[in-house]
Amino acid sequence: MVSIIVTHKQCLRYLEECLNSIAEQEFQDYETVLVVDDLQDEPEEFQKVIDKYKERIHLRLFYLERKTGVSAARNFGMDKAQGEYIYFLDNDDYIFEDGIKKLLDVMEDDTEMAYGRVQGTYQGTVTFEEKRDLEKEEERLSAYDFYNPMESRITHYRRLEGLSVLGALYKKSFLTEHNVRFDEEQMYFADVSVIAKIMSVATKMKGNVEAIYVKRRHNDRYNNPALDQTPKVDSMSWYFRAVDKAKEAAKGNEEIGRHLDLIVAKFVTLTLIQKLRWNTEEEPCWKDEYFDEFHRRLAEMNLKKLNKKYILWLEKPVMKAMAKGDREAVRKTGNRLLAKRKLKRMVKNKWSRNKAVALHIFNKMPIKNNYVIFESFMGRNYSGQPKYIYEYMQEHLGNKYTYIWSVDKRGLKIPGKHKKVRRSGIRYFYYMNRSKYWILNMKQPLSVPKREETILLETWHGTPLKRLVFDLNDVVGGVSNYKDKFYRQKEAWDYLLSDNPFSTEKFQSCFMYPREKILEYGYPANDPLYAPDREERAKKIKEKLGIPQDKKVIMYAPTWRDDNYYEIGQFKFDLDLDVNRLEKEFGDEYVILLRLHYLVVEALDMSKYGDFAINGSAYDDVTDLYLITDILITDYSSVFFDFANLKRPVLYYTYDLEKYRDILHGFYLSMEDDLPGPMLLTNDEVVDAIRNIDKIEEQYRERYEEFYDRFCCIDDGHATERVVNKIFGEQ
Ligand code: C2G
Repeated sequence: MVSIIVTHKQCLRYLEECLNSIAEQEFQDYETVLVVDDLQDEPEEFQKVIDKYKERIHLRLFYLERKTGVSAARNFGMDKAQGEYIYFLDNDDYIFEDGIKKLLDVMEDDTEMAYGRVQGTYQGTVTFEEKRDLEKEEERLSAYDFYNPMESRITHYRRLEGLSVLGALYKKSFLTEHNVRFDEEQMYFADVSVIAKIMSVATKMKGNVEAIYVKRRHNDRYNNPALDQTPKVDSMSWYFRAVDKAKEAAKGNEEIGRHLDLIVAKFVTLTLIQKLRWNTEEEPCWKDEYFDEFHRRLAEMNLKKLNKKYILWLEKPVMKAMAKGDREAVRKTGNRLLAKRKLKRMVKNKWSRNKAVALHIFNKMPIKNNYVIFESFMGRNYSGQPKYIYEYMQEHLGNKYTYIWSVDKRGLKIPGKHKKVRRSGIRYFYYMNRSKYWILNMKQPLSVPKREETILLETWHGTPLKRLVFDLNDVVGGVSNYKDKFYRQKEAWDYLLSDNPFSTEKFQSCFMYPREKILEYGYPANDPLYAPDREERAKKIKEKLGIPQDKKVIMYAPTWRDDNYYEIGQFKFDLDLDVNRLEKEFGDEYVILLRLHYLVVEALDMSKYGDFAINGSAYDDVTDLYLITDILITDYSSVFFDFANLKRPVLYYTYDLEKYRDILHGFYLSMEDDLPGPMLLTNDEVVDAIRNIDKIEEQYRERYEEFYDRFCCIDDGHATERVVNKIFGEQ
């Protein structure tokens, strides 16, 4: 029997996935020893999870009486374990179905330990598999000898946190015989001395590359940090202690001792020199006590004996200088190494190149108080709040300001006197650095340094229906450190615009953004929906799009799907709506305007549809399209909050509701109870709804009114004026 030892303190969402992965093990002769230490979850909620899994995972549950920490909990688990084998599984991690079986497959009578692979991820079980890049895995694996246990478990890692007991099966008698225990005083890096000891005494170890343990990196270090996300400055004393204890534990094993030295020396070149360059003011201990400690350690080491394979030529002088304790030499050689790394990034990446120029040149030039830079949807459109703020300023403030547009699309037409800069180009960096005002409707790139004096108005681009950033568990379609990046981005916003009290409330949680910096003024882009001449405008827009004036318009404007992409930021879209059928049914009275989301790069093949279907995806401004739309069909896109200002009917084609709600996003509203129109799951239902649109309007009248009062209560045609007055002063 295998004893799976899980320790738990908090985060039920992760624990559920962990227990579920145990329940699904192919090999069923196991017990789960769950040790609860200092429970931080609601006890009833915790109990619910336990009740759900206890039968399926052969559970034995223990509560520690006093708060003792993970090491003590693991020791306790080992004492309770009744199995022949021990397997440690952290409560925020999970294993593949054959994770344990594959290890047992290679365990022979005299094998003391069988190890597999530990893979890191920011994702939960559902998306991990989809996002796996097998080619990359292969490449990483081929860089070392997986079947050499010392290399797999110790020397392959260049950071202390890599040395871990996870992902392996241990014979219990072997652990007992050698008195292998976790050091209960060691707060962080407690695994290091345990694995050092195991590796120094084991005589027979087997590996199986197919046994996979998935180690979750927490994607939200602000609200739910993992132990290894503790700020380095706070864990350094544990770091040094762990190294010493591990050396003691591996007594006599030179290879392990040397590798621990290498890890310490590499800390200097990978981390310390950065801290010395950037962090000494807020964290002076890097140049004081930690510097002295590293000096002492490197002075005692035999640097020549360290494995040269892992040391770059520019790292050697830094290590030597540190061994001598020569601060000036450490600074010089360290900076040289940092400069080389930066240069490498610059050669590879245009953004880094331009950032360096911006930092050293543009940032030192005086700021221009009359420069305003605008950008909509990362430069892809001339639309949204930035467009309307710009047009208002052109009309009312004219030459008082210099207007700059950041664009990322050839041929983007922008009226009025302005400068156009290509996003990410050197001129873009120049103007971003010199402009006093940034008016953007999406996040700003972190590689553009923002000055203190710059005022960044983040207008955003919609009332949230789907959960966003810090209200999301896993971020499926974003980069892995999405939340970390977002945190730094939103910290730089001076104001955030909100369309209604609902958005104001949600933005505070999903962006972790303070109420006092939110401007609840309504959306400038919705002003035209209240323009007295909106009928006239609509006629012109129809003309521009080649839509006969006597035809009514159905607009289909779905959102993007986080899990359907070529690469991050380049999304696909599978058109599920049966356009040919709609043409047959409604071709005499309507045309259909197909409007895909700006993140979708897919070009629809319009040739299949004839005159009935109009391609609205390339049209810049969706506000114009609202003006000509008689019926809106959408799904989970925030377009309907804006469109509802017109009080025209909305249908929701939500054929993939469950997946979208449960896996990809989750919603802030109840799709069943709060929406101002019906949810439709099939093309039949869509056809039926259009046919009976009058009845639907009648049926949803009351709910629509409530919806309007809740979400459109501030828009009145004067939002732009309010925003401009606030940011640019009463003019
Ligand atoms: N949009 C559009 N056409 C679509 C979908 C969206 O022009 N077919 C534009 C609209 O201006 C809409 C905005 O993009 O308001 C946001 O679209 P969503 O589909 O809601 O998606 P997302 O970009 O993820 O934004 O708070 C809102 C959220 O940020 C959602």
